[in-house]
Amino acid sequence: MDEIRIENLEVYAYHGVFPEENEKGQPFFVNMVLYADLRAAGQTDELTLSTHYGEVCHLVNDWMKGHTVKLIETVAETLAAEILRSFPLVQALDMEIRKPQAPIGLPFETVSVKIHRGWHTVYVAMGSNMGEKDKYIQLGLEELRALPDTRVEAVSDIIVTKPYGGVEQDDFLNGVVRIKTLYTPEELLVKLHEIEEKAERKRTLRWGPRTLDLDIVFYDKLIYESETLIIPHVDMENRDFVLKPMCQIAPNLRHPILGKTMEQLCREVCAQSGE
Ligand code: PH2
Ligand code: MG
Ligand code: MG
Repeated sequence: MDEIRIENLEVYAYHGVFPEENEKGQPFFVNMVLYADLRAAGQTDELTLSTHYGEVCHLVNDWMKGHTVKLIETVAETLAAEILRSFPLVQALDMEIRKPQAPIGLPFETVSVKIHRGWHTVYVAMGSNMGEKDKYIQLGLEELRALPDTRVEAVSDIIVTKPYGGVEQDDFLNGVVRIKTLYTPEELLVKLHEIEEKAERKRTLRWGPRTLDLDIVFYDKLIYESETLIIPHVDMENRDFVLKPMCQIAPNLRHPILGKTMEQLCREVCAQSGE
């Protein structure tokens, strides 16, 4: 990925844990690397196809002078999100905040924090098989669209599917959504659970009937497991109700562990079920 680099932008501001820092202030230095595709701008000499580094610098300067927080971590985190929200061609960035006159009482050159943040592409599977299923799916979509720092990019058709997994229950409505988000996987999981709760979901029987189920299928090419979350979704390759809608919006997307495309996986599952 191409880079726009801004080095040692100096801003006099009042961030710090100690009251003297908030009162007197001190110089901060900001280093940024903005990751974006610069080829079209370079070929056409058109600024609107790139990101105006002057505007980025002014955003940083205005925010840092207009707020007072304790931690340079907060400065970096807030500025990273503000830049990613405001400049749509920036796909990711490095943000370093240096504070060379921090009141440490020992000789040192500088202290700094540096973070990397960016937009992530996530596929979320939706399912409902209780009550007004269509209403719950629509509610899920609306709530995904309303999430801060998240954009819904593509929605598959919503299809009727037979229950999978051995529990005797009503047919499902299923579909998948592609979003871009700034949330981490665990943060996104919390948000999805909150949306499920808004749909009056009760977690009783595992794999049992539900008003709304929102599952993370893929998060970039990430392979991840924790106590609460496994990515890619553990059983997606056996589920035609995920694979069919995935084929519609991302037929050539490759499973990061199995190495097969959605179309290949879909064909294999449909062959097994005799479709
Ligand atoms: N979800 C399950 C279990 N079985 N079957 C269908 N057809 N659709 C689902 O969304 C579904 C299921 C657990 O999440
Ligand atoms: Mg599920
Ligand atoms: Mg679930």
